[in-house]
Amino acid sequence: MGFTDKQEALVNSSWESFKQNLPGNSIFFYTIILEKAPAAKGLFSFLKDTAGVEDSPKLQAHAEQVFGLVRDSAAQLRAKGEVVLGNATLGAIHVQKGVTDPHFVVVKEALLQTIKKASGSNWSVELSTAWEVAYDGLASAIKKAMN
Ligand code: HEM
Ligand code: ISQ
Repeated sequence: MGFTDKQEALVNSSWESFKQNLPGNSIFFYTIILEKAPAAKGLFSFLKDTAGVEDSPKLQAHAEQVFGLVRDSAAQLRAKGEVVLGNATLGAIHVQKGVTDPHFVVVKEALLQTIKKASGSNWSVELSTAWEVAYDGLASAIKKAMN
């Protein structure tokens, strides 16, 4: 079955919850990534010289971009059944930064945990699966562009 209207609506409503506490949710997101992949800290220009995960406009902007692109992918999957990268440079940037396949799993797990925290009592397995499917579609498109 394709991506449904309901799945898109679930992603959109939890995206609003995510943005309601962008600073807190962004820090939570990075903290989980670095717990699972400590070495990834050195990949991010705005983290590599700080002691822990420190709040900054750049950190928030990057997290918002990632979640926003997943939301965008949900809309694309519902409308046309595939994800086309709007930004053709995303593949090259991730290759240049040294991002590998296992990193994509780490980011996915962190994203799903962050959505769970942000959506509170509105969270459901169905909601989580909608984010997962949208993320997987986007991750495949980026990985394809990395080859
Ligand atoms: C940069 C999105 C996966 C690490 C970026 C940028 C975007 C982005 C939009 C900014 C590009 C620019 O500056 O023009 C995404 C999305 C992902 C994903 C949507 C998954 C679906 C990953 C993974 C890693 C990663 C798995 C590895 C942990 C980075 C790094 C940068 C970057 C290190 C450069 C940040 C800097 O400016 O220092 N990504 N990314 N990304 N991404 Fe990702
Ligand atoms: C991946 N790419 C760009 C920015 C990011 C921010 C947080 C976690 C993963 C990311």
